[in-house]
Amino acid sequence: MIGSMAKKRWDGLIPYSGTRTDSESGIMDSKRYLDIMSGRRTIRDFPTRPVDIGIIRNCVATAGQAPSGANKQPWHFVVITNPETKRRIRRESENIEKRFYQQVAGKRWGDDLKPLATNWEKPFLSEAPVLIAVFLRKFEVIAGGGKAPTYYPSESVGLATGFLISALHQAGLGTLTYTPNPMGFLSDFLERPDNERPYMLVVCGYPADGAMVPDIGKKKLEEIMTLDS
Ligand code: IYR
Repeated sequence: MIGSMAKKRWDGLIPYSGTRTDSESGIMDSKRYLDIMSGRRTIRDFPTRPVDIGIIRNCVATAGQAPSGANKQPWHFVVITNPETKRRIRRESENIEKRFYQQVAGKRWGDDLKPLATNWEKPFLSEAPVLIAVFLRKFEVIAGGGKAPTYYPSESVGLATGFLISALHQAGLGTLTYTPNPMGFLSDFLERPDNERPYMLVVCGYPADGAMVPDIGKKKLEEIMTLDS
């Protein structure tokens, strides 16, 4: 009987407790969220003004709510505020970027970066009050030293990092997603275990008064979405 089928409860499942709203407030809420997120820009100019670590804790906790393959949550976030650690990361990143800019100069990638007005100098790495190093777990180490797999870790950590920068933006903080290439030095500097690899550095702090951003826009909805009817 369909009625009793519908009532069937599977072992281990619990009632969904997320917010439910009608479509009228859904339109307003989604537009408000669109307006908030449309204001997010990558910032490269941060004053040293400190950030309440309570804000960072809430934002990393928000990142931890992201969906992940088999709910393995294959991520770890190292929150860096120590000035010496930041200086070391800056020094190594600038060495890496000098090579990067020399190699790509004149090539397609170099041309694509011109509108962003970036160069090898990375002052924000020592000036911004907080760097969040995001690590991806390729596998989990289980008791006794065995390995347990994670699933779709790149997709999962990408989702979590998206949640993170969205949360930081809503808290009034500026962010910069930064990926020095190669990034392996972060594992050494931050003494991370072998089952993790660095995924991204999220630089964050209050946007400087007068902070400037590139004059670039986002694609229109019509360009990024196809509706089937
Ligand atoms: N990592 C370099 C270059 C760079 C690459 C991309 I793709 C960007 O979107 C921006 C910069 C740097 O940070 O300068």
